[in-house]
Formats: sequence, C-alpha cells, structure tokens
Amino acid sequence: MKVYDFVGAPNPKKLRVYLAEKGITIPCQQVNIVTGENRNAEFLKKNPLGGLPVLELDDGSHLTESLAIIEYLEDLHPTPPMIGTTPLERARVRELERICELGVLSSVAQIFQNTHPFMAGRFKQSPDAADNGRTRLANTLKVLDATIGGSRKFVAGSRPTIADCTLLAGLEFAEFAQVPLDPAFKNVTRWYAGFKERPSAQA
Ligand SMILES: N[C@@H](CCC(=O)N[C@@H](CS)C(=O)NCC(=O)O)C(=O)O
Repeated sequence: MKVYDFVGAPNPKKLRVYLAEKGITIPCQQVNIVTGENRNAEFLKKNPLGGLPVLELDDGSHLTESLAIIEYLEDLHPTPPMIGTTPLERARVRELERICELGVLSSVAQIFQNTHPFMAGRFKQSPDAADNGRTRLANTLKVLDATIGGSRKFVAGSRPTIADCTLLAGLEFAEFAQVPLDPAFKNVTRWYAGFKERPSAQA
C-alpha cells in the first residue's frame, strides 16, 4: 500500500493522525497541491477528482475519500478501536466525526476558499459565503463544546476516535485560514491543547 499525501492540507492530515494513533505504517508520497501536481494527467488517473489523500492498494487500484480510506483501514486493523465497538458506540463516533467534518473542517474550507488570496485565482470568492461559513463554524463549535463538556478527554468519550482526528485537522486548518478557535469555546480549547500533546498530532 501507499498513501498519496500532502503535508499542509487537512484531509491528508486527518489520515496521518489516524495512522499514527493506530500505529500503522504505510509509505507516503507527497503530491504538491500548491503547484498543481494533483491535477496532472498521471495523478488524475489515480483520483479523477484530484483530491488528497489517496490510498494505493497492492493490486494497483486506488481508494479516495479520507473517511472511506480510514474505515477500510479500520476494518483491516480493528485494534485499538477508533470507531467504537458496539453498534451504538459506532453510530455515536460516526455522528461526531460527521459533525467535526461538515461543521468544522468544511466550514473552515468554505471560509478559506472565499477569503484567502491563494484561492482568489482558483475560486469565485464571495464575502457572504465566507460569513455563512463563519456562522456554521461557530454553531458547530458551540455544540461540540457542550458535547465535550468539562470532563471528556476525547471528543467521543474516554478513548481517541476518528472524530478526534477530524477535529484536530479542522482546527489546525482554521489557524492556517486565520479563523483560529475562539477561546470562549473553553471545552474545545482544553481538548485541542490536550490532543496537540499527543505524538499523533505531529504526524
Ligand atoms: N472529501 C475528500 C476531499 C479531498 C480534498 O479535496 N483534498 C484537498 C486537500 S484537504 C485537496 O486535495 N485539494 C486540492 C485540490 O482539490 O486541488 C476527502 O475527504 O478525502
């Protein structure tokens, strides 16, 4: 197997944090999205949508979509469990992961695409779309702050899960996009400081 990766982008980061938490080692090859290497004909054969990460399987086929890659690896390596063990636990973890992805990471992406000079040449930018992203981000962080509360060590409870991987990637991306986490979300802030201490956060 091989991972096509780009250090500096959130979806590849989510996968690297997951791999580090699981103790799985897969060779990584960097594909530069800043220079557009992910849009050349060679790479588009691996992922016609051009996005990273991509997992290359031993038969030469490719799996795209970070969450599909993570769930595939989780099925191959169920221990330690990062999507829970009972049906309800698994549903709760996935629920929180989706909230972190769609409400945090995607909202930050929307803000980034609509405000950052790097995106200006590639994207029709709209201040209203950026504002909508900020609203969705704040609404989601409010819910996550209440869910994590004063005592949870991890997003879904007492063990790290894929929800932590996605939230870490989303909040690091938020710093890069210049919409850093508002410290008023004190439980998310405590979680973020704690998770950043884990070796996987450096992946
Ligand atoms: N939904 C996809 C998103 C993939 C994606 O858009 N990745 C970004 C990096 S976070 C990318 O490659 N952007 C460059 C581009 O699309 O040209 C996933 O979760 O893997």
